[in-house]
Amino acid sequence: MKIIEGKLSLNGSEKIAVINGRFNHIITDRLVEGAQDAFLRHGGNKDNIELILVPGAFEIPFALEKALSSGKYDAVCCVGAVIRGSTPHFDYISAEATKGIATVGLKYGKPVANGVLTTDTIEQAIERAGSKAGNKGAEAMVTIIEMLDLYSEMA
Ligand code: INI
Repeated sequence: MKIIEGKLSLNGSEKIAVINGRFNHIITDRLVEGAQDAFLRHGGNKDNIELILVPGAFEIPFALEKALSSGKYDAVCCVGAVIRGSTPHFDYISAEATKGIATVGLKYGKPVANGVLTTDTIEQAIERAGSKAGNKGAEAMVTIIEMLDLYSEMA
């Protein structure tokens, strides 16, 4: 059986945007660092990665729509941190961010990754932003890298 699967390497030509919902920026800045590090380590060109900052996770889908409609980027890595203890709107914000990221990604047919943390506590967020549980920003970027190669395999 022929297996169609993306490889985890870039050729240096790929243009990527990282969108950071900077609410809880102590956490989200670490996710951006993880995403950038993963991009560079997998062969990305430092001149081909841009950071777009928005106020919070709720705004990520709006900036994502703008980024993809501009045609400037081959893929977009979204990061943010919605922490239940910080907001009574946790369910609304996390649901809108998740749904919006998926909807916009499907609309443009380009790889989009959801690296938005949704945690009950700040401790859980810290664990996922470069400590005990890895770095979800880096994982989101690796997902982008695999999907970029998969899309080109499937074209
Ligand atoms: N945005 C987040 O990204 N994380 C949060 O935990 C959060 N809290 O706690 O409220 C948050 N709120 C802001 C929201 O994303 C919007 O920026 C705001 O509602 C204005 O549209």
